[in-house]
Amino acid sequence: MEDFAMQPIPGRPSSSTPTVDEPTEPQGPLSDKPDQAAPDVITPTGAPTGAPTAANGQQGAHLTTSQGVRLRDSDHSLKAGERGPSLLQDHHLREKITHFDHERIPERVVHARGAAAHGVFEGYGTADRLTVAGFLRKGRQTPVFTRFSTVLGSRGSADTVRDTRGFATKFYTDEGTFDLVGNNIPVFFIQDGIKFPDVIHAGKPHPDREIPQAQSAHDTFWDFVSLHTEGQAHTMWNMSDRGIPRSLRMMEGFGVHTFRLINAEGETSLVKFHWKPKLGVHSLTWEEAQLISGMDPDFHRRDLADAIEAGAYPQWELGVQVFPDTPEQTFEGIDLLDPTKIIPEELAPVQPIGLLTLDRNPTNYFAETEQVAFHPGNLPPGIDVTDDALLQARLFSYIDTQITRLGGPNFGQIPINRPHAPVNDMLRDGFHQDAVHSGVAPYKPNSLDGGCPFFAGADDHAFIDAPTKIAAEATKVRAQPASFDDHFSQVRLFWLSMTPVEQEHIIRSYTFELGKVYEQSIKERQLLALANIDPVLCSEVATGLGLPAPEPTETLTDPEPSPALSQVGKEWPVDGRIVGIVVDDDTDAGELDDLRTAIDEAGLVPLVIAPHGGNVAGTPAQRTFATSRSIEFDALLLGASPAPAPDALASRDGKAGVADRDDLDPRVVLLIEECFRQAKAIGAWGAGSDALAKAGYQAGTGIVTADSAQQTVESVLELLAAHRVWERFATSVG
Ligand code: HDE
Repeated sequence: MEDFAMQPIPGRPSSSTPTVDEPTEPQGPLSDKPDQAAPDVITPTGAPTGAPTAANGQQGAHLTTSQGVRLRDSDHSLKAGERGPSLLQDHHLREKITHFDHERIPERVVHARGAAAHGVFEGYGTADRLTVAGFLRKGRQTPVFTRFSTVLGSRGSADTVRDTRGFATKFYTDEGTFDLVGNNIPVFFIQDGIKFPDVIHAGKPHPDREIPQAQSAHDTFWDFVSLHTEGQAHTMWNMSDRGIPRSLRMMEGFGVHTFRLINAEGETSLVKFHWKPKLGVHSLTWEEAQLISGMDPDFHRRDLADAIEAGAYPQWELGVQVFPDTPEQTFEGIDLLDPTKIIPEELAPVQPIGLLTLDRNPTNYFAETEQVAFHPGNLPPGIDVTDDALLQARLFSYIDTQITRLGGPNFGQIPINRPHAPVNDMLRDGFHQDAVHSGVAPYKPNSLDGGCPFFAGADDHAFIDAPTKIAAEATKVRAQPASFDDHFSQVRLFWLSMTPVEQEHIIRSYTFELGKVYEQSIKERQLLALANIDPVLCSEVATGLGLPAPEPTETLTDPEPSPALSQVGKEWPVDGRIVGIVVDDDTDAGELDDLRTAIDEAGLVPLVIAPHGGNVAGTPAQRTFATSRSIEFDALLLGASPAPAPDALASRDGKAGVADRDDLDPRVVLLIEECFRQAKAIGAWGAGSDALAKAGYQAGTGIVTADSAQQTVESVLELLAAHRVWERFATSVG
């Protein structure tokens, strides 16, 4: 089509018609983004549909209506005169407003708040003896899309609330889509999916006032888990540091349920899936998490996108714990169908089977992250479900909710949900049908469409249901195995596997959460549950609540701790960690430059914090004292000792003087204090050492001072490998 030249409009009165801006010169269409090139729409016969295959939102340089008619004005409605009423015939106005009115779709009933990324999964070939799944073959690369989420909060809630995180990955394999829809916690609240609406109703805001948002610290949640004590295992994980991850890149992921693998000989084994982050498992402190909820509610989402944009691609190894598929479906006495139980890694090691790398941010949040639809029943040949009653209910729920959320049964045709394997189904019509199916016989067998489509056998990569045995004399019952009644031994195992500092955090979380509960009877019932887990835990929390510690009603077991559950005492790569650097105009420009280079070369991100914006010590300030807070970085370096701004406090009346501190900008004092309290590594050189002293700190555990910036950064990088200066936290246990 030729470009329209601006022509005078015949009969247009020159004075009374509002002027419109002349069109800007077309700059050429936006370039295609790789994720907009969705796989082709496939017809039942495999013939091309003739429809455009790319899912581009924008084509060409000109603004058009949804029908492709070019527009010359989108700012003025069509009116009867400049001051007159708008005309019903203004199709563009109505189309624009109507579409806007329908921009929102229902958010997910759970896991509404999420962030996602594209990536690639590479198989190691180590699972070949266990499964025929082709994407696990050595070197096989499969495109993936991973969405992380919180569970309870609504779509606009804060990222760093205490909650479980969803970890859902869509593998677009050439044998059909595989969705591994897991969490960052390996156990679940309930053992049977029929209770899911109940536990979620209890966790969501109270129905009368719709508060609190995205919190478990309220009566209905604790009412539920103290009555349904099977929820105590998951609750303990939530109360531990796992409930407040430092970054989505630093979380483990778990398939939770036991799955069944089938190999080429038709032999089956039971497995639990694990995602192991290359950066290790790290958490925020509760104070940080709360501060971040106010200062940067998008903290996790931003961190993931920034890291990918900077080329620090997060990676996880996929691993499996493998168990023999015996009729009992237990391992070392632990029921593999009970999703409130783990198998400690010391009993069944996690064996790596592939590598996930997230390397591309979504182009459009709504189109991809919001519209992606996972389903635990999306399984390729070689992977099958088990009879876990929680998993069985999930197999029903996901499609059902997506029909409402995505407006009909054809959401599988939305670009982010389209399989990359050819689709040739007999599903037809329905809302938002995008495929143009040819042929007349969407049924089988048929004699009209040449019999097509055809069935495949195992050799043609068909999905074969594992021929598992069901107990021959099973009676229809609403019941569960007796082993499911053990609600406490594994919670105790988790508690005993924590280091004292982690136990202290757990005590404080329970004390905080139960402190927010109004009903005395709920607190007492939860304390009884804690008494059945551990007497120290129970008495510490009871003291915090000002209540007596009850006696246990169960016999305490003596499980072997699982050190793999602890996050403390290991060393990890520090890639992508953020180092805040306080400077001012007196800081040596050359030294600062070398320091930034050293941090950058070590794979970390320097964040220069200065008294004012613009250039400071030859470097652009990324933050000012007004915009910075300790939650943004993992370690603090001080290269300056800035005095308070002249108007920092007009009057000091009423303030007991801390003479030296008053000579330092109070916002820098706050940065140092917070970093110290959060057990972050602190380093200082030159004038920065004076700042430390003025703030009342000296070199010691996790605080280093040196003559040069270079020496300081080296020591701080070493400290960062442990994530925090753990010794700095006070503990009342252990
Ligand atoms: Fe989900 N879950 N779930 N869930 N779940 C949903 O599906 C459900 C469970 C998980 O990023 C919903 O499309 C039931 C366990 C993740 O889009 C819904 C039960 C695990 C996500 C649903 C469970 C999960 C969901 C809401 C008990 C960890 C977000 C929107 C039987 C293994 C996926 C949607 C995303 C989402 C139902 C329990 C993980 C309502 C009935 C256990 C990561 O269908």
